[in-house]
Parts: sequence; C-alpha cells; structure tokens
Amino acid sequence: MHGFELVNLMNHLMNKILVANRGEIALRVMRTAKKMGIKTVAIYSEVDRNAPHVRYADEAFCVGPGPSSESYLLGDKIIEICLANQVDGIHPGYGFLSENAEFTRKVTDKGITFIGPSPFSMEIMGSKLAAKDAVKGYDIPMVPGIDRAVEDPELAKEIAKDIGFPILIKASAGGGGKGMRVVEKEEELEEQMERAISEAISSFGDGAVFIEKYISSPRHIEIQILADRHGNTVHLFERECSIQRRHQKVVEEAPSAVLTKEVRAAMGQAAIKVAEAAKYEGAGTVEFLIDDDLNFYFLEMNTRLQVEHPVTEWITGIDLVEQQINIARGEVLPFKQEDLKINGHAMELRVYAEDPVNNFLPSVGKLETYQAPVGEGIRVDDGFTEGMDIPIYYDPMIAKLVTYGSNRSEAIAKMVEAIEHYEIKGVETTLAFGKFVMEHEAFISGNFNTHFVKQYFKGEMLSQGYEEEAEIAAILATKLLQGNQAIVKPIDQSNTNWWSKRL
Ligand code: MV4
Repeated sequence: MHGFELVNLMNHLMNKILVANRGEIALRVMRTAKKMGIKTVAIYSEVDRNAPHVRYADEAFCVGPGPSSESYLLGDKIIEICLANQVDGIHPGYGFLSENAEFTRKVTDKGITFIGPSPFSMEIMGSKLAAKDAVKGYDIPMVPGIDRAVEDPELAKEIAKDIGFPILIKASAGGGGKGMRVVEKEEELEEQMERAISEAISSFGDGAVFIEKYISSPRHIEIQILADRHGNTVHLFERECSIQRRHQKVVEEAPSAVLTKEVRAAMGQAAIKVAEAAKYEGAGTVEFLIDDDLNFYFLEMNTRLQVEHPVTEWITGIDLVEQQINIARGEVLPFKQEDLKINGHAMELRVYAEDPVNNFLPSVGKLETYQAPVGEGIRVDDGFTEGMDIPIYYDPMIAKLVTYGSNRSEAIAKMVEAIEHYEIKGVETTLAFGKFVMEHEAFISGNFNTHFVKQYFKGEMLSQGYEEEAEIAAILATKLLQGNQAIVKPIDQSNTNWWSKRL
C-alpha cells in the first residue's frame, strides 16, 4: 500500500449513487447498492417513465424524451442532477456514457465519484493502437501485425506480404467489427483499405487503420479483472463468448470448455499485466482470441462492467458491482489471487426481442405475456414486466437468462429447462435460438468457434414443421445409407450435426 496522499487515506463518502442507465443493468446495480445500504437515484427518459428501474430507485429524475441523445447521453444534465441532490457517486452501467472519458473527467472535476476507471485508462483502451503501445514491453502475446496507422497502400502491401495473407485491416477506434476488412490476397488490399478507412471515418471520426494477421477460426475468450487504487490487481478467470452473431454476443459461459489450467493461468497473468500497463482501477475485461492450438492473443480491453458479468459472479461467488463500489470508495481488495477459485459452471443466454426465424430482425412491441423462470440454478436479470412496451430507442435485450450447474452439462441442461419455462408472448425472442445452441452437438462437445452461428444456423430450423421435416429427412438418409452407401452424398455441413443428433 502506498497511501501518502491524503486522498488515498480517506475513503470516499458513498451514501447515494445515481445509476446513469436503464433496464436490467440499472436494476442490477441498484440491487447491490440497496444491499450495501446505499441510496439509489434513477434517471429515465419519457418512454421509460414506468420502467422497473424507476420504481425500484429511492429517487428518480426524467432526463428527456426517448432518443438516447436527448436523454441517457446528456452527461451535463446528469451531473446537474447529482449536484442538486447530494449524489456521491455515478455508476454508468454499460453502453451510454460508460466509456466516455470526457464525461468521466467532468464528473470527477465536480467532486463526484465515478464508479469506474480513470479517463486516462479509458482513453488508452479506447484506441487499439494506443492500447498496443501501452502494453508493449509487458510481454503480452499479440497477433502478428503492426502497431501504427497505415495510409499508404504500397507500404500496406509490403507489411501484408511480411505478415502473410490472409490479413485483417482494423480501425484503431473500432468496435463491434466496424471498419474491419479481411483481405485474402494482395490485389484486393488497396480497395479494402480505402473502404476500411472511409468506414472508420464515418463511424468513429478517426480514419486510423492498422494491419494484423487474420486468425481464421478463433474463439473469443475474455478475462475479468479487478484492480484497486493501492496497486492490487486480480483476475476472476475467463468467460467464453464465441457464440455471437455479427459481433453481437448471444451465449456466454464461464469457464470456457477448452482452457487448460496452464493456459488459464497464463491468460490471467497477461490480463493483469494489461490492466497494470493502463494503470487500471475498477472492474475491467481483457479480450483475447485463441486459436486451435490454444495460443492466445491480446485484442483489447473493455473499461466497463460487461453484460455477461453474471457468469463470472456465479462461478467465483463475488458480486462485481459491490467490488466496483468499494474500489471507488478507495478500499483495498478484500481477496488475493490465491483466494479465488472456480466453482461449477455458469451459462448465459441473452434474450433479445429479435426474430431468429427472420434474420434476427428486431421485434419490438408489447410484452403480452411475460413470465420468467424461477428456481435453483436460475438467475434472470431483466428490466421489463408483463404489459410493458419494448421501446424502439434502445438495445432490444429483454433479459439475461443465467443458469448454473456443478459442471458444464448440468448448466446446459438447466438452461434448456429454464428456456422451456420462460413464457414470452407479444414479441419474438431469441429463446428458441438459445435452445438450438444448447442442443447442438458442436456446442455440447465444446468444438465450436466464432463462426458457430453462420456455420450451423438457418432461420428455418426454428419454424414450425421443420423439426418433423428434418426428422423424416434424417430417417430417409439413414435408409439410403443402409441400402446403398454410394448414393448418399455428403450433406451440407450446416445441417449434418443438427440432423444426426436426432437419429
Ligand atoms: C480478429 C479476428 C481475427 N484475426 N483479429 C472482432 C471484433 C473485435 N473485437 C475483434 N474481432 C476480431 N478480431 C484478428 N487478427 C476475428 C475477430 C472476430 C471476432 C472476434 C471475437 C468474437 C467474434 C468475432 C467475430 C468475427 C471476427
């Protein structure tokens, strides 16, 4: 401990917290605050007037009309509410202002505690190139590539030939796959680079792009870390988030089905070093890709509490929001790395108001029926109740369905059971898609990567009658196989496994 500055010896006052968010995460943060005896303040937009997070809070203030830019993103207005109502700290949740360094700076300047990292850490990790630069010299494995922006296509070609095709062009300010371009051969590079740059400018106002070796079938593994103000940093193991669709995660779990003890420990140590390189404080997540041989590569760090944090909470028994608040208060982490252990297995399904039969089209409307499952091994984090409209203005996530078991197959079985007991009418949801994943042979065996959804899933697989058709087709195929091996051609890979489990 190095507590020479007075500020470090004095714990910040934290009697009242404003949650600058909505929906399930606002509720989830307030629950822990209440548990800790801290008063809660909600903000809301006009369309969220009757939302559960507003009712749950001790006080609530309307910040404007539906669109985020006129409500949840109005940082100055939110700070004014804090100053006028003796708010000690702001919890930003995820999305909205949670990774906005300028907002964080303003909050701190007004003497309000921001429950999250410093603007300094946020700015470093908000730029992939700055992040690469910061971790240089810390012995963190990174994808082969360059660590500065390229503009000249001829130079880019030289670099790409050095690295070897296929390569990936990435936007430094990028997120969610925007500004990312795979390039298979030299002739395509110039055009793809121009596209990546213009997409980066229009999406982020920053045209800086760089080049990496393309890892063609990676798994997405991220490490949760916690760091206090006194130089203590620990990791809370990994979450695997490879089941995603167009960069939107749908299923997450902890631990990963494939990591060995050794790789887990090495990734944990690398994540801690990344956090230390950024002088990180609070809860954060370090993202890695792993390849078929379990080589891991640092990608980026997310400087917020993540949507999928409950799976980590369940396997470690640690309330991450409680830790965030205590760290922001200036407390010392109450555990050391060797105190932390993985206990069992947790699975999360994001229940979106989207129609998986129709290309995951948003399906907003009224929740005519809404009954979440309850029971041992089931946690539902939601922000809606029966009869509510799902607003068009925000992310269409209705709930996170989280299940737990003493091992992975128990967690999967519990998820299937919970999905079957979830009743939602009035909007289409990703529940049936979740069941498809849980029952898929590749998912069950752990033999999957980030291409799972496009490799195995077609919307028709969930429409009525398809299961019967598939079964008949499977029986026919078996008969053909028995009768004449030669007639049977290999079936399209996207269907094979799905059929075979029904044989
Ligand atoms: C990659 C990659 C392959 N090779 N980098 C996608 C979003 C951003 N966080 C990083 N991403 C990727 N970076 C190299 N060098 C593949 C992806 C990627 C991906 C990563 C994690 C989860 C899902 C993904 C889906 C497509 C591409």
